[in-house]
Amino acid sequence: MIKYALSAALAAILSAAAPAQANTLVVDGTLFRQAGGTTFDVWKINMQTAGNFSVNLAAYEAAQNNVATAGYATADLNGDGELTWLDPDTHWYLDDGSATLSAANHLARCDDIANNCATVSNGTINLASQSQVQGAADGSIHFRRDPAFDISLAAGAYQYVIADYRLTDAEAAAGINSGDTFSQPGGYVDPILDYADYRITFSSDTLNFARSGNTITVSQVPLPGAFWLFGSAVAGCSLRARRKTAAA
Ligand SMILES: [Ca+2]
Ligand SMILES: [Ca+2]
Ligand SMILES: [Ca+2]
Repeated sequence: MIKYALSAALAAILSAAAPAQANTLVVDGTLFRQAGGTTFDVWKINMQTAGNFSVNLAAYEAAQNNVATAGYATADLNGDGELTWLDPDTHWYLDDGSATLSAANHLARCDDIANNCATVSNGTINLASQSQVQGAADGSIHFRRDPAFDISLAAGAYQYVIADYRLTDAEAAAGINSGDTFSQPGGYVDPILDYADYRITFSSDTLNFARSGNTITVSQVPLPGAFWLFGSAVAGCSLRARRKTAAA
């Protein structure tokens, strides 16, 4: 009887305490205008375990593409006192250790909410766009430009690339978004065009994120200490119960 009660309690702890731990990592970055185009950033994603998480971009600091469009509004999404005009185009690559990004390692692209963000599903990666409402959870105000998606990855090394729309495989390999300029809303007076900011929010119920430089290590959420202590106690009780039965 005690054994069954303990087993039930153990099951309750397993379901209540083990998986449901929300984890979030927020990363801020800036892309720059150069003579030949714009820069892009590469975040190395080290998946120590297979798992699911969400990625949500906040970057474009206006709601519409033109100041004259109905619903036009601006918001300083990252709170730095400025408005900048990054329309993020983002890509997943396998990381084979080489110094440059190659088309052979390209896995998926997500440019916008449900646009240039084809669902990908294979043994390595599953990616699907989130809805506009989900994408706005991080403050995004543009109706489309900031991508947001759910992703699952096999264990391994990946690279997540943040560029300004649009980055081709050839430009990724060359290391510069050739001829690109940031896209202020049409009619916007005196825009900042030398650089543009973005914010990435990684979140998961089952994975931890730890950042060091441009590397983000993704690992399983450890089971809480109480779980291990309780599990040991239950194992001990079961063992004693079996010994009693055998003795009788
Ligand atoms: Ca800003
Ligand atoms: Ca967003
Ligand atoms: Ca975009």
